[in-house]
Amino acid sequence: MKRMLSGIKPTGQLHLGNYIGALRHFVEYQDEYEMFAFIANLHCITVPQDPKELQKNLRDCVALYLACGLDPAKANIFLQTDVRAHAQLGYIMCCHTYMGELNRMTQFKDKMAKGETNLSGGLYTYPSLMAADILLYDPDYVPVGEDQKQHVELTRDLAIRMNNRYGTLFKVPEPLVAKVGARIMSLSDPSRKMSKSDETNKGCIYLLDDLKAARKKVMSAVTDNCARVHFDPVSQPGISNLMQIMSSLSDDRPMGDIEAEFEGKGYGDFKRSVADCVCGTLEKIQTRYQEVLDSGEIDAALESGAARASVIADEKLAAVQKAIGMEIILK
Ligand code: ATP
Ligand code: LTN
Repeated sequence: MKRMLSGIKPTGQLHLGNYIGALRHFVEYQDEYEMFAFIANLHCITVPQDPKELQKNLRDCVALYLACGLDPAKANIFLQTDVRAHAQLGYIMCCHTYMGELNRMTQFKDKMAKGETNLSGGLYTYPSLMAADILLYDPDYVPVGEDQKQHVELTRDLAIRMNNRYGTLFKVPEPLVAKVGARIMSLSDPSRKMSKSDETNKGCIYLLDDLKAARKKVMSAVTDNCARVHFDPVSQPGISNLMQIMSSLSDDRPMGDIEAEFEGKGYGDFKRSVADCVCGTLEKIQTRYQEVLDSGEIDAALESGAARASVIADEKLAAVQKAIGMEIILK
């Protein structure tokens, strides 16, 4: 069975972009692949966090994994810090990453360009830790949204570099980026990605948003004055974004099909249908979320997921340390 691995940062609440770009694919693939889905809690402290809030977000994040359909009997769900090999291999990967490579990572470059100050060393070196997260498990594929593709490509370069230097240690993984929905845009500014750090809170639909609030966000989404539902992300970014949301939430319905249904109809009708799709999805997730939250399911899933992940990760870490010469052989 081929293997797949991915993670999500539990910074703030998960949103529709995370669901469409990543989480729904984890669920879709769990039958066909051996799936490792973890909560990247080491990654989220690369920017300051409030400890109480972080703790709540962590539990919510696991609850949402389960509520979205991940099944611990099929997928290994675990917390990054429950498998210590991540931090240990992370350091080793960091020592094999060039500063020039880290300087090219757009996420860090963007933050620097915005003039943000007091950025942490962890934020700068986080792609090396992400490479460790992946390479510990020799996955075939890494399902991610568009913004993470560059990090998976760096992971490939690092795997090849280490394999050349020390003999084959790692499988070289492929990023898996869906054709539709890999970059859901903000509803209030379709030139920007839907993101947890949306200050206005109007452009981002959170998975735990009140249904009325979610509907309102869709109904007030920024569109255009072309007066036609047509898929063209360049000249109609707002409408195309809503079409991507609709298509992703209705079994990847073809764009032509959506165009045909709304031919000659107004944006109001179209937005109402998108809102129905979004609210239908959120309602299902939220009902299951409430069930999961106070049950023992979260703890049980994390315990079994970490146990299975640790066996694989510890073995890989030991092989890497040995190959690098970091082991003392007792005489
Ligand atoms: P944010 O910018 O909202 O903080 P992020 O990408 O920095 O999100 P994560 O929450 O860890 O951080 O992302 C988890 C997964 O969701 C990744 O695979 C990422 O590519 C995907 N993702 C995030 N935002 C979107 C989006 N707007 N559209 C599609 N996929 C997304
Ligand atoms: N960097 C990712 C989260 C992440 C990840 C990973 C995704 C951390 N480690 C390994 C896939 C594989 C993010 O910020 N979205």
